Amino acid sequence: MEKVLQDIYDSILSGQNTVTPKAVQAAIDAGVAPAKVLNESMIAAMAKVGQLFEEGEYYVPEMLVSARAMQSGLAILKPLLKEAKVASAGKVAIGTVKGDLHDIGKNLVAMMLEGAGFEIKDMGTDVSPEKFVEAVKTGGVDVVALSALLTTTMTNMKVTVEALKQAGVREKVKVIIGGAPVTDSYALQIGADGYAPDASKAVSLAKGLLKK
Ligand code: B1M
Repeated sequence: MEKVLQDIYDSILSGQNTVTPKAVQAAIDAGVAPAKVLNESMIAAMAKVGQLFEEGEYYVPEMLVSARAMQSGLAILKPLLKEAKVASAGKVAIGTVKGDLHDIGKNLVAMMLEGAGFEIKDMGTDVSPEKFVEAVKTGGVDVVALSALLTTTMTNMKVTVEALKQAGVREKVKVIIGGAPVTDSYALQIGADGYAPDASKAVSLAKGLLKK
């Protein structure tokens, strides 16, 4: 790997969010194409972070600081990528369901998806089923990603899936769910397309569903 790209890769892997934007700028100044910077250093680094997390080498704090470093680098790259028209992996409307204010996990999932090339519409927390329906109707969304941390709010995932059905837009999107109290069998039970236990698996789940 070229040194300028290696510098970005290393800074994301070690979660240095003040170094990453400078390293990204240095690569751009050296004439490296934005898509190459994104794919060969930034996305590669986040894939490695996901791998280290799955192997038990990294924990949530390491994933969070790497995700923040990734975000700080993306801020430099975003306007340039728009110009270069890098193909998006798909558009994801993500939010924590109605009644639920936990957003750390949701933000991590959004960051990892963004790092993998997805366009993100972050709907925030306490998002009503109607808002998700509206996003699908108006936003060219490919995936609806629902997060819940409370046993009392995970039932709103089911309500959201039902609302998408009632609005006649369920077949237009894939619905993925996650969060501490959520399981694979719950996803099946409520008619979601899949469940991911963590942020890196959410990326492979979304990619896999859009390939089908
Ligand atoms: Co709350 N809280 N909390 N809380 N809180 C829990 C969830 C709880 C388990 C704590 C406990 O009692 N042991 C408990 C829930 C019990 C239950 O329902 N079974 C609980 C409770 C009870 C509450 C309140 C009701 C407390 C009260 O007010 N009496 C209240 C509810 C507020 C509300 O939402 N309406 C409340 C409030 C809060 C704070 C605001 C103080 C704060 C949230 C701050 C914030 O998010 N900005 C908070 C926190 C921090 C927690 C704990 C301690 C940590 C959650 C967290 O951020 N984890 C939590 C205890 C715990 O989880 N052990 C707890 C780190 C994060 C990276 O993990 O969110 O699981 P997580 O996300 C993971 C995966 O789950 C997955 O990927 C992420 C990364 O690997 N994932 C997805 C998540 N979303 C996904 C979506 C996907 C795929 C994967 O696809 C779409």
